[in-house]
Amino acid sequence: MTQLRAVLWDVDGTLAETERDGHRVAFNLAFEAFGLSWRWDDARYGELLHVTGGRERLMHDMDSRTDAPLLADERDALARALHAKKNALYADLVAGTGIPLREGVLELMRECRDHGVRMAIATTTSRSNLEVLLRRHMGNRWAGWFGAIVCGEDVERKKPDPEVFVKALKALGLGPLQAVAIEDSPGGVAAARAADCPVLVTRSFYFGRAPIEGAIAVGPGLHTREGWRPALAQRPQLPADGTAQRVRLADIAGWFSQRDMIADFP
Ligand code: XBP
Ligand code: MG
Repeated sequence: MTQLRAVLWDVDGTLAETERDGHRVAFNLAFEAFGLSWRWDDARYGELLHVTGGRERLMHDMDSRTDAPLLADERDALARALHAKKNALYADLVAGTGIPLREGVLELMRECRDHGVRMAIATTTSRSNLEVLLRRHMGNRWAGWFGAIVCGEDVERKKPDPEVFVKALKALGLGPLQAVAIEDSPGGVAAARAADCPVLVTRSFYFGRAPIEGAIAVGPGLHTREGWRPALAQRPQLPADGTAQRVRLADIAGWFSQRDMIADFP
């Protein structure tokens, strides 16, 4: 039977609630810094997240604004400038107050490292956003944890296009059926599936109720064994390391071994 050789991590929403606590906040601060009255509340940002890529999201939003520049060149220049400002403000937020990693993420990463399961980052966020987040939580040598790091700048087409997963797998020298992707959004799931890679979903703030098609498992997060479909057995005792009843690498390997039984989670 094929062994699980790698875990491919999405970033925003999966490693941390960076959309809610970082990007949206930073976009609004960037609008303010540019003297614009535009603001994205949670509901609007949730809609806009269906557009992948911060600059692309800005361009999309401007399509429905009467006070956005009319000329395409000016609109493009404004989106680029706002996006650069947003990323700088995001870096300040992450380095300053900080955004915690979701519970269970670092623990699973450690387990992967200790058991020889390789890891990659497969994100369409900007590289600078990833760097500042993981440096803060994993130290200056964070990149050494990953056999491949593929970000927004490394692809021509962002998720839901499979390119980011295809590149990550190629860099690891693995086929898609030797790895599991961990995602939080329908677009991310679609990208992994289009790369033929089994995918599991840890629900995040903005995609908590989004219908998920074709995942091997869906649950509330790596911190708990409750609420997962397919269900996880409850562990009779707390593990020796004292952590709560979190999802373990063995659980992920178990779902992976049943990867032909993909399901829709409406
Ligand atoms: C998330 C994205 C990104 C972020 C913002 O990608 O779509 O656009 O919202 O980052 P993923 P940028 O879930 O694949 O990590 O402003 O750098 O695009
Ligand atoms: Mg995501």
